Amino acid sequence: MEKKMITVTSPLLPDLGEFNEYLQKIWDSKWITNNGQFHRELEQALADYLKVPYVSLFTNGTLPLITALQALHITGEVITTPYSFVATTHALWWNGIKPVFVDIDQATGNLDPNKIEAAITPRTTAIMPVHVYGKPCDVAAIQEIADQYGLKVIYDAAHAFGVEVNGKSILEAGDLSTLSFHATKVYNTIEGGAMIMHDETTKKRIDYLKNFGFANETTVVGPGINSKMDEIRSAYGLINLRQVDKAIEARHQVAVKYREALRNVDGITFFDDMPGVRHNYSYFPIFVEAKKYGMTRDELYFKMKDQGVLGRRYFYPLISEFSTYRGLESAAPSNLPNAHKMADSVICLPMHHALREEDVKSVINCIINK
Ligand code: T4K
Repeated sequence: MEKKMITVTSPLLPDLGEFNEYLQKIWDSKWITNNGQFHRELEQALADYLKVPYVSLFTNGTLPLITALQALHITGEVITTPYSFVATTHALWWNGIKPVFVDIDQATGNLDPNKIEAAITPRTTAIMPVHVYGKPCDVAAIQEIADQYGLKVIYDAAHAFGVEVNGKSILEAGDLSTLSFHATKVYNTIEGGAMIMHDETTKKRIDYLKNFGFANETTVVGPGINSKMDEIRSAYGLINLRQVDKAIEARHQVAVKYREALRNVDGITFFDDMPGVRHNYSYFPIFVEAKKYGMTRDELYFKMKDQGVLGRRYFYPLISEFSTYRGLESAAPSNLPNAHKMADSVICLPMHHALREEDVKSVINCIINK
């Protein structure tokens, strides 16, 4: 019999019966994309759920990043983190912008605001931080620097669905924020994403840009792209939104169990919840200190794999280590010591709503029994 694998994540799926009812409606209406009824409904439902004024749906989480940079006319250099999924920096590259990597804060994994100023040059136009693993960046400190130097701030909030600080959505920070609704995320629409903005004019402009720049049948207001979400995935998203709170609570319970079991394991550390933050438990990274633990990160990673526990080394290698970027001055490892340390020690443990008690135990045993 094939061994059952415990994967790093598993998608939250809508009830098939309910989804079929929506599909029937779509089939009846014959309206399958281009700002249909379910697309409009999902934008409103997400704005309500996320406590933000405006949401524009996208076909994935990469295109809103690319479009945000276009919309704000960002050029020259942008300060960003090397500790993320490669899409963050690729979005800059696709806009002909030079990424400037700044090191992360060891305590959060996020861009260290204390190191941003030293990386600003006359060509810097924006900062693009990431709320990595859904942990909120120090948005106040980042905004202060941005205001002082007249820079825009675009948050890659791909991991930060539903994250709040003192009851306020983290997605309100900066000029624009973007989300990913990929299958592997807390909330998914199979593939999908969104941009969050503060005002109606920007929402209108973004809606034009994601539809080739069309303002009406005969007017193209700018060089837009096609990144619209269709009706089928919008319907899927409407159903999934109703069960996302339950899924986040199930993830929370897994985090509680991991923390209880691993807190006193020598050489293993992890993040605790931050005060005043509503976390979404999108990932559960642990950090392996080889000398203390008695095994390197990779030894543990492959041992887990052998035992059917498929953790992932998000985010190793660092973006700054990929061939496209490693020639940049800011990609030098000496500039990014904390990011390297984190990338070389991380394993994201399986974390999703459908993990069973016995799965969690298997993961824990794998780490405890060396
Ligand atoms: N910014 C940030 C900070 C991001 O993390 C991402 C995406 C983006 C931007 C871009 O957003 P998108 O354009 O992708 O919407 C995954 C995802 O593809 C990617 O969305 C995500 N970040 C990244 C962190 O992880 P992989 O290559 O690790 O996924 P994969 O296919 O190996 O799947 C991981 C595990 O999930 C599988 O072992 C099993 C499970 N799985 C996966 C899929 C696709 C399922 O059970 N069912 C599935 O359908 O990249």
